[in-house]
Amino acid sequence: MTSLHNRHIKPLILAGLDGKNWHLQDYVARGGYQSLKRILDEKIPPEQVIAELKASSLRGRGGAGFPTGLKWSFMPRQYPGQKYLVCNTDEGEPGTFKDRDIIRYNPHALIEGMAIGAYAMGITVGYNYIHGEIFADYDRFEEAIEEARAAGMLGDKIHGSEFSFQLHAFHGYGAYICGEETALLESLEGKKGQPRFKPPFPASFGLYGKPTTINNTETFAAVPFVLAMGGEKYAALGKPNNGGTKIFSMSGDVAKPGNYEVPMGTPFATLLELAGGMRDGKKIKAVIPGGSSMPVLTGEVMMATDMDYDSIAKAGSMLGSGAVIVMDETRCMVKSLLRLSYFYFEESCGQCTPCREGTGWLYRMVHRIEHGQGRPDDLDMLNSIADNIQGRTICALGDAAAMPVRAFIKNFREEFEYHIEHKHCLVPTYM
Ligand code: L3W
Ligand code: SF4
Repeated sequence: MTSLHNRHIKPLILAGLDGKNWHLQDYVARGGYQSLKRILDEKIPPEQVIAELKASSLRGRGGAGFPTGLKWSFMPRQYPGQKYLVCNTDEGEPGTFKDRDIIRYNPHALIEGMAIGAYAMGITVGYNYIHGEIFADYDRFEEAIEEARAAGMLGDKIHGSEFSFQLHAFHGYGAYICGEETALLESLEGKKGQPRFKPPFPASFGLYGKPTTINNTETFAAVPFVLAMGGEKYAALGKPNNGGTKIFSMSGDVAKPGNYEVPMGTPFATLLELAGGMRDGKKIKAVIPGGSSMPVLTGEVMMATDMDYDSIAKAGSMLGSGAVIVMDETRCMVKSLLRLSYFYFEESCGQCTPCREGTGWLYRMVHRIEHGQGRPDDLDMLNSIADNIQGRTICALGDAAAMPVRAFIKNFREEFEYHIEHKHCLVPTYM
């Protein structure tokens, strides 16, 4: 296993937080709001801020890894009407629990990042859409907004400049699909949270049909650090094309589950070591490296892989939102897939037929395999249903339901076949 001392593992967003030092004065004592103040004091041109973001190779931390600087450059500078900035804190992906920790422990990093984004894109109004099942952290974020307003870091004429930015918290409705960016915008408009067709992308047709930039919580929270250290230095913390640090939500059969912020490109073995290794000394069997929507990989493959967008893609999965679900040798892969399939079946918004019907088929078929009623051709049928969902739906939830099915069968086929043939589990212990 790689030694922890071989690499710099100093976190940025989650550095030195204890649950009490989240207030504005604590953030300022840590150097907070310096990036925003410097931009305003020195009247740094917005184009230069975006250039720093591009140089940092910061990529979207919500799942798709889209380059942040490029996304910000889509926003038209001269636009006659209102433009909006939106933060996606609608964290609902199974295994993901990093964004709520950001608003709980370091809400001002997010506020400062959003204010810098608003300045760079010439936006005066922003919303943070917070998952409807998060209550205490929502209240904390509201408090942090009030603190920032009182200190002149939000509102009219920020820090005595000509720049004004009104930021509001919005409590969502708790549906997973509201985390899809266009469903989120619909929900923010007060409508049923159902995804829109893309294109047009929110950059041109967003909230109330106006140009809108929407980024994940962690993406915005990284922005003050990019500006503080400079884009190139931030990029150098990680790997080429995979700049900076990333928060990984470690869950499952690890000794110390939790959020760990490490440089992009940290070996998975190091991350596992940080999380205390495997619980009870058991053997690693499988890992979902980027949230439940992403293909599962074998433990063996993961132990030889680094945690960055490109390395995980090369290994056959996606970094997603950085939710790492670790499964040990006692986990039944059929039962694990059953849980995931039920989730997507339950959370499908029902707009498109392949997803609405297909997620139900997937769930029912995995259910019958798990319960000893599987048929010999079920695995081919599952793959065929997944094929007919993937790439044929309005939003990525269809893909998210299909990809795990294909990967579980591909990487753990013998367990599925054993279940079908023997009508019970191959592994000795059940979940
Ligand atoms: C303007 C273009 N904008 C792309 C923008 C687009 C979006 C971003 C990425 O899925 C993934 C999904 C989940 N002009 C543009 C453009 N954009 N081309 O860039 O877009 P896209 O379509 O690649 O991805 P997406 O639809 O945003 C996100 C996966 O994330 N996921 C879910 C995570 C859940 C959470 C959570 O609970 N917090 O994050 C997890 O892994 O399956 O693959 O902004 O508008 N030409
Ligand atoms: Fe709704 Fe599923 Fe279609 Fe997405 S893919 S719009 S969740 S039915």
